[in-house]
Amino acid sequence: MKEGIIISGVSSFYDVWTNEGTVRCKARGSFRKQGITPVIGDRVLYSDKLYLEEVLPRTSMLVRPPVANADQAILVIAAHTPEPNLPLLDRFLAQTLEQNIHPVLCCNKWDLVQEDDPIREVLAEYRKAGFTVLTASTLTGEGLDEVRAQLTGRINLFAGPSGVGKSSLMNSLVPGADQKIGTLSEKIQRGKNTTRHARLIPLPDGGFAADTPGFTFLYLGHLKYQELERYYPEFEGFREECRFRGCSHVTEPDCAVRAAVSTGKISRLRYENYTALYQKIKEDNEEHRYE
Ligand SMILES: Nc1nc2c(ncn2[C@@H]2O[C@H](COP(=O)(O)OP(=O)(O)OP(=O)(O)O)[C@@H](O)[C@H]2O)c(=O)[nH]1
Ligand SMILES: [Mg+2]
Ligand SMILES: [Zn+2]
Repeated sequence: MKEGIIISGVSSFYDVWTNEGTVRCKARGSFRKQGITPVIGDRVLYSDKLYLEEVLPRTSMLVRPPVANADQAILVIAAHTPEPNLPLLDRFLAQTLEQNIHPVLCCNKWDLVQEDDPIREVLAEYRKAGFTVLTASTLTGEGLDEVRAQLTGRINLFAGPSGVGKSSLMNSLVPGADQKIGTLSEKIQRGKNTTRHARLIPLPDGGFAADTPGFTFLYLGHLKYQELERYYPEFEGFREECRFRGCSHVTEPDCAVRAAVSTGKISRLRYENYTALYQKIKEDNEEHRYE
């Protein structure tokens, strides 16, 4: 038996990447009986006759798109066109932390940024919150080396709104990625996503990267509003000082997180997005309780 990583799959056939190259294997019917669906990112054992025999235990599992063992998400926004949607970015950040996937914020289209551009201050707030923040331009090549170095050795997902340049980044960073690039006008007019299927692309220095279509990475269905605050790293060091255990930092008196917001130690922007997201998830959770 040999070991490899699934990099793409169509019906019951899977391309399995190994040190010696890629082999196409067929999944045994027994997987279906056991309720196991092999997905990209899965570490698998396969036989000499090229049957998938076993899916090894997963360290993480994303539902939409289905990817196993992803360990880093490159959350892409554009400095402009489209303008960053920060509440959406904060949802992505919370979700990746909740899934035990390391988030990296990558601001693309840096060629469009002026000296006094407010985006600089916005990114500074995310750095202050503890996130890794990179800037890049696929047009000028600026910042691409840093992004490439960040990818090495990991299973990376590129995620973010349509039109920010995920596929362009993949093409600039990964030789042979060959992702289809959409034109922005096309997308704004028809709101259509260019990238359709997720597949893993092996990186030259080790690791893999997957492009994902548009918004689909967003899946917070199972996140509990009571747990949301865990995924705000900048609350660390304050949440312990709140008067109430289990403080939501939304309405309770003597809340150390809110105090830190009013003294500027925690970004007001991030905090306001937190309370909005908290309310939204709370409503969603309550709706589903009565279904
Ligand atoms: N100015 C500028 N434009 C860019 C840059 N990178 C990509 N673009 C343009 O942005 C548009 C969208 O790029 P894509 O790579 O298709 O975006 P995407 O995020 O993959 O979009 P979906 O697949 O729909 O989710 C294209 O017109 C690109 O040419 C950049 O660094 N600077
Ligand atoms: Mg794309
Ligand atoms: Zn609090």
